Amino acid sequence: MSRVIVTGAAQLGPIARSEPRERVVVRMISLMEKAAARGCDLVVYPELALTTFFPRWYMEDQAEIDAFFERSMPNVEVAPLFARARELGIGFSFGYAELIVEEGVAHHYNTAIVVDKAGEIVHRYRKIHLPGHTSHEPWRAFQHLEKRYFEPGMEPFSVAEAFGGKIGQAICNDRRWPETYRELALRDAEMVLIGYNTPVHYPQAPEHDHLQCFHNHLSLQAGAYQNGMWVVGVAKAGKEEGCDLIGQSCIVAPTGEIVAMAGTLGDELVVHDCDLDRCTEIRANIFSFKQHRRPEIYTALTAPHDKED
Ligand code: CDT
Repeated sequence: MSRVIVTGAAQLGPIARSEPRERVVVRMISLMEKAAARGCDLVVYPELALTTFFPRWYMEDQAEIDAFFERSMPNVEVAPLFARARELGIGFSFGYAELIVEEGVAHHYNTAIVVDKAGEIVHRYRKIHLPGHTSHEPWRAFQHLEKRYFEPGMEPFSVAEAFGGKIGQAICNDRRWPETYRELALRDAEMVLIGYNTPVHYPQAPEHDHLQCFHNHLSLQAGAYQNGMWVVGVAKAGKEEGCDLIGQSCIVAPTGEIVAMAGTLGDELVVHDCDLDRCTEIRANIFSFKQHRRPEIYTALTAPHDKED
C-alpha cells in the first residue's frame, strides 16, 4: 500500500462576523474541489474554520456566545461539506467550536476532527493549550478570550490510523509547545495537522509583532524535525474584522523543510505528496528515541509546577 498522502493545506481568508456558516462551507467546498482535482487524499482546514475568530470579542450573554458553537457534527450547515467529500472520495480535517451537554452540564471546547474518505469521523481532538485571558481587558486592541469561552481539553494527545498512516492533531497555540509534538511522536504519529488563527499584533509584547510569521514557522519546522514527522500548518489569514491574521500556511517535511507554502492571505490551497516513510530518515537516525532518548533523566518534564512563572 502506498505510504504517500497527497495532502492539501486549505488556508481560509477572513470570515466576517456576519458571514453565515453556509457561505463558509461553500468556500471550503470550492477549496476541496481544487484539492480533489490535484489528486489530494486529505485536505486540511484551519482552527475554528466555520466562523469568525469570536474570542476577540468580550461577550456576557451565553446565548450570544453559544451561537458560535456547534451542537452536533456534522450538522445541517456542515452536511454539504461531508456530502461533497464523500462524492469526491477525499478526507478532510477542520476545527470548530464544540458544545456538548453531558449529564446536564454544558461543555465548550475548541475542537478539530479528521474525517476519512468514507465520511466517517475517525479522530477528534480538544485543544489542550488555551491561550489568552478570562476577563475583559479593555487596554487591548482586541480581546483573546479563549480561556473564557473554552474549557481546556482533558484527553491526551492521540493518534488515528487513517489514510494508511498514523495521524495526530493539535490546534494553534499547541504548535508553540515542544511537548505537543513529542507526545504525538511518542504515540507514533507520522503526520500532525494543525490549524491556527494567529494575530500579527501581540498585545503583551508588541515588539514581537514582526516575529509572528517567524515564530510560526520556527515552531512548525522544529516540531517536524525534532520528531521526524510531517506537519501541516493551516491558517485562517488576512484582515478579519479589523484584526490582521498571519498566513504562510505550510507543509513541513520530517527534515524540517517547508515543502509547500501559501503565498496569499486569502482562500488558497497548497499541495504536497507526503511520503510517510520519510519519517524513518529522522526517526531511525538522529532522533531514534529508542537509541538516544533519556527519559529517566527528564524528571522535571512531567513534574507538577511548584513555582509561579
Ligand atoms: N488561536 C490561538 O491559539 N492563537 C494564539 C495567539 C497568540 S496568544 C494570544 C497563537 O498561539 O497563535
